[in-house]
Amino acid sequence: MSNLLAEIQEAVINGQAPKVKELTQAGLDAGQTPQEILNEGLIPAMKIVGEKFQKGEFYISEMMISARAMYAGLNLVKPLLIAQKTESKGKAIVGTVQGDLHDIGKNLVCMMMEGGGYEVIDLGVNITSEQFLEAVKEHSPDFVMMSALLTTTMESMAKVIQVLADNGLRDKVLIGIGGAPVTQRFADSIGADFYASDAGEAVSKANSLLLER
Ligand code: B1M
Repeated sequence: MSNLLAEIQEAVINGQAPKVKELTQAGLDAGQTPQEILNEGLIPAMKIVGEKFQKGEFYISEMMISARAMYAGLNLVKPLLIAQKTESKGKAIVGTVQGDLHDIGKNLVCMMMEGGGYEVIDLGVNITSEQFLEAVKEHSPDFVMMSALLTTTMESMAKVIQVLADNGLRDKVLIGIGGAPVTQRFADSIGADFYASDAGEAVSKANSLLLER
């Protein structure tokens, strides 16, 4: 890993938003790709922040400050990821499930899907099954993508699938799920169509499922 990526990680962990912005810009100017900055700088830093929180070394306020610092970098790479977009391949609604306020991963999924050529409707965070249902009725998407970061909110994903089934809409959409505690096994157990471990995989799995359809 380059020194610059290590410095980006450190600045995110220390919650230094202006420094993250400056280093991200310097990285881009020096020819680092947006993907490298994301996958080797910004994202691993948040993993370390989580570990520090778990060990009691960080409080919630520090996690929030780090998240804000991460956004300082993310906002710079976002237009570059989306610029790779071509014509619309399909439509996806994306949201973080009820009870869950984590939005960094969900926002990355939105960005990468947009960059991958999809029209994206970002529902936001803390989205109830009824709100997912209404969005499916309103937008008739190809995909419903759900994010959960808490073990306690993963079950909300099952509830969304159930509500869509109860309303005769389950088979009209392809359902993808993800988030740190989510696994392929969990996806299988709730009858989701796919699981993606990161935002890039969400796009590649969406692409292959559309081809199979
Ligand atoms: Co929270 N938090 N947090 N937090 N937080 C975690 C998730 C935790 C693992 C930290 C820890 O203890 N190690 C832990 C959960 C434990 C558990 O349930 N097993 C935790 C906790 C406990 C909490 C609170 C309950 C703390 C409290 O209040 N006591 C609280 C809950 C609030 C709520 O949601 N109701 C809370 C609050 C917060 C902050 C607000 C302070 C902040 C969120 C800020 C924000 O999102 N705007 C925060 C943060 C920053 C984290 C950590 C440190 C980082 C999360 C993150 O953004 N990661 C996190 C630790 C960790 O995850 N290791 C932690 C970076 C992001 C890029 O990764 O979201 O996994 P991720 O997304 C990935 C993939 O998972 C995938 O793509 C992305 C990458 O490309 N992906 C998908 C995600 N969604 C997808 C959907 C798809 C496909 C792929 O659909 C197809």
